[in-house]
Amino acid sequence: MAGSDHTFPHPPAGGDAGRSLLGRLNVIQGDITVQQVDAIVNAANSALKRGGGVDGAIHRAAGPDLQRELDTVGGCPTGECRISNAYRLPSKRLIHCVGPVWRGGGANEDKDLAGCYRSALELASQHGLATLAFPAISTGIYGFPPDRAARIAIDTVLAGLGDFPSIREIRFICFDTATADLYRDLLAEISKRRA
Ligand code: AR6
Repeated sequence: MAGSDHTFPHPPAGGDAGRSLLGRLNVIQGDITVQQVDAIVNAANSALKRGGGVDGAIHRAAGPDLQRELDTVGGCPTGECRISNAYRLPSKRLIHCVGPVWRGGGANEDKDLAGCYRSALELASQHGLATLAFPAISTGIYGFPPDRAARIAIDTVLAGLGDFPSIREIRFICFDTATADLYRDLLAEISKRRA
């Protein structure tokens, strides 16, 4: 088992709207393929062809029917996402986000990464999926700086959750300790600012 659960402490109940949004976020160190949520989010490529990293792990766990379904979808532009069945994974559905390849920051990477999180929330809401697990999209093979990506992930999700009240819980699944610490530190900083 890769890592253990470390959830971000929820702010006390009865706080203002911003603080209750924070209460819908959790940071967990571990493997996304074992998460019991309505939707597991994948960090895919625009061809929606099985790759390495978290995408490889999701395909391995889901089984070959996943690629068969994705082959009927016909790809996905960067900054957007597509939905599929989850097959052997424990979630109801999978949401495949295509994050940007890091090219130094001047090629719309921030906007495209935010687009992934925003469109995943939209799609989840449309399909009645209330709990989501996100990996740190683009921060592996695609080379996006992890701290910059974590800020964008958290800011975009916090902004989006206000618009999608049916989404109850977002889990940021961090594969390593350094990424989990990064998310926890950022959330603690935001929580302090909003206190
Ligand atoms: N559970 C959670 N997080 C994971 C797991 C896992 N099982 N495995 C890796 N990570 P990456 P990208 C983390 O490279 O940068 C593929 O080939 C990893 O440590 O998976 O968006 C696709 O097909 C990192 O923090 O995705 C694309 O071609 C994060 O997941 C390309 O890679 C994202 O790393 C996408 O690259």
